[in-house]
Amino acid sequence: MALTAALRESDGIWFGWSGETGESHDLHFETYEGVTSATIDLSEQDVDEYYNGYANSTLWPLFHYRLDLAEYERDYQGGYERVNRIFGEIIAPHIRPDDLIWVHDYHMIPLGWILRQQGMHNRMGFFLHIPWPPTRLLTALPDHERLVEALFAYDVVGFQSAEWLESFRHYVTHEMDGTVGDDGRITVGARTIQAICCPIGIDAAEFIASARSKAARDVQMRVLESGVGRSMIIGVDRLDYSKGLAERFLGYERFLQKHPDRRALVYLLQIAPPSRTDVQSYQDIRSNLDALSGRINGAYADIDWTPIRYVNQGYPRDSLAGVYRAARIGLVTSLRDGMNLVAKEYVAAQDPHDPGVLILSRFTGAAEQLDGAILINPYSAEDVADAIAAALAMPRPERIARWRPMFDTVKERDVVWWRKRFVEALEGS
Ligand code: GDG
Repeated sequence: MALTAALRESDGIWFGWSGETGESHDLHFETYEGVTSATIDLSEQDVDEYYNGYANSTLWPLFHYRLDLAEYERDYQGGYERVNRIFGEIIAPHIRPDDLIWVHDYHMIPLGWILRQQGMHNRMGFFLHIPWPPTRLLTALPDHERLVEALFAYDVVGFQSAEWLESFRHYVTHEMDGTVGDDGRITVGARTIQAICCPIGIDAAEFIASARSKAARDVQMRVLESGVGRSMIIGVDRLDYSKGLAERFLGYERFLQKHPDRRALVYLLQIAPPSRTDVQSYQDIRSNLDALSGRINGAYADIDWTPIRYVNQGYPRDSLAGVYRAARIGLVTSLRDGMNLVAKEYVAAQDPHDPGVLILSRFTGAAEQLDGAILINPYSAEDVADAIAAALAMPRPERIARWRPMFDTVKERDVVWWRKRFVEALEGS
């Protein structure tokens, strides 16, 4: 979504895995609403070792500070490099000398390096959507040097927040003898790259419009009617351990324990579509949350009130916008999150005359930009519980005063701003 407009304007091609398995690596071209995508299938072994393996069982947990969940298998690393090489070899003949190449995320770190090996001199950029971990964690990855060196094939490397950029610089200066110049450029050996902080935004104009659409209003009414006057707390997340869903439920339970008189005034709606269901740690988080929501509902529910509505399915974007607008509190408790777009969507969807309150984990990239939120430490159930109590009691003038600057930021630093900032750096010399 973030790149559609850019690709349309520049007549670009989106290249990647089709999401399908198959034995041939033929490129499939497809044009939809003015954007051409070129995709290839991957074999089952590729998907196991590359996607479920190195990308989502090694890099994702490690980059989200979960050393305990990271799996180090040589087959995974081999699959990761093999698939990136396949990607590079297949896309190379379609790249013209003046094309800009923008590679996204941890699945494709070595792609630029592979394209350079094929003799490409194009400007190449890489954007990391997830956090960059502290050096002491990253060094637990076997062959971490090899992975980071591959980033030096790019001209520009972008991070979501100043904190992740700082961690990257720390690694480069402590592990690679790199130097950071006055202009922020980073030199290692013969290569100098530009590493920038470039926080991603949402398509704010589109989201604000969809929050006002008929579909959104219908959903908003449906939610408000079913809540019979109770304040709703909303959580929307892929079912992922980085999102702190268990901590959210426990913090909410603590609120119910501490404030029995306020129990019947609220409920939590948690929308959590499953993701990466072939990975064991994702199956584990799902059964943990099933048990936890069941236990809390069993302990606190009344004949006419269920404390947690826990929904394991996805909804159309305009419905989500209506749900956000109906919620008195947006609750984001990620334990680590590159940015967190849900926080921005919640802000964009609010009624300017009666906005809700955003409770936001300090461990998200978004926390650097959205300081009108109540910032919390999601590891502390007390902290979450106190924030819920404060948000419910917050008078309207304070809610407006906190929301307004956040709304301005979400609108100004939107996805177009993000894309332009990155592409300008990429075009520069
Ligand atoms: C990665 C990084 C970074 C969720 N449920 C439904 C649905 N969603 C949409 C949300 C939001 C998106 O998915 C989730 O974005 P997040 O930013 O919250 O999280 P990740 O998926 O982990 O994304 C993250 C992001 O990349 C961008 O750089 O912010 O830190 O981890 O847009 O609305 N959308 C629909 N139905 C759902 O049920 N339509």
